[in-house]
Amino acid sequence: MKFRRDGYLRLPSFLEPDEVEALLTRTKQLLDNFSVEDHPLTKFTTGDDNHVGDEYFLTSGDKIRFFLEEDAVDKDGKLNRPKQRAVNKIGHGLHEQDEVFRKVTLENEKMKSVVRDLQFHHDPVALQSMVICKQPHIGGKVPEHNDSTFLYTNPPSALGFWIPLEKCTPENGALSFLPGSHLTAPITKRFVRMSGGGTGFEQLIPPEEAPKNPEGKYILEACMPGDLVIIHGSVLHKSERNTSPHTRFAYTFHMIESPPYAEYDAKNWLQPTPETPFPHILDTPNPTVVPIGA
Ligand SMILES: O=C(O)CCC(=O)C(=O)O
Repeated sequence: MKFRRDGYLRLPSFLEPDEVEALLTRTKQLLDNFSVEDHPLTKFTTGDDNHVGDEYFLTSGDKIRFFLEEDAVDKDGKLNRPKQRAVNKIGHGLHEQDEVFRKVTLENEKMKSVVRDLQFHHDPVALQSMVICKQPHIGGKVPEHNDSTFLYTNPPSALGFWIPLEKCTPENGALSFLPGSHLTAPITKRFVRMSGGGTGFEQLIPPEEAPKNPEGKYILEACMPGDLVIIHGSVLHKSERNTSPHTRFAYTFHMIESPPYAEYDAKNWLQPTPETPFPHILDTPNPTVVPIGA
């Protein structure tokens, strides 16, 4: 099956047009209601040196918070464009906190069916969700990475669900993938809470010992609104800067396996709270799981 071979799979027209419209409308409402005045002007990138490990980010797992495009904030901390065009992403508790996002994530029979059919997790939980805005002209590139670096379990079990809310093209920063890299590229580092505060990367394999990236060619996945792209936690993927005059809004959330099948790591930047444990996706655990590569 393509997902097992390539490490990702696009399911065209997974959401109905009215479901996509509801998510897009809600995203625009959230942006309209976002209060810039109360915002700590936290910037977010996935570059190695630029994670802003402040409280606003670290405590966003069960909230709806706004992270700004780097190029939307002047040196004096003022936005240089309307707030609706300055937000890089909204996260990380949309799937729990917002009923429109909850409906497609946790209360969606079609989603549960896909999860069962994949036979990837026994008893998956959703741990984070985001709308990635990729704003016109300034929407930052997302460098090559795999998601298990950021969402670590033992054994690794992250799985991404990525749903474009708008057409994704080479010009507005569509995703691209290195097919098969989930089978050969090890997780070499982890994004963790640092003991002194903030976040950083912890090396799992010394850089000089890490194998080179697998050979191969990145494949760009142009997508239509409502497609679902399933992303294995170890597959290398990236997206380029949005150089077009159009937004590229996408909704994404991640699942991991739950105990006793996998252990969530206390060093991960995102930690559940007693009030908001990670919600289970399936009503009853999947009886059959087929390991990737088997
Ligand atoms: O939406 C994007 O451009 C990047 C998304 C991504 O890499 C991810 O969700 O892991």
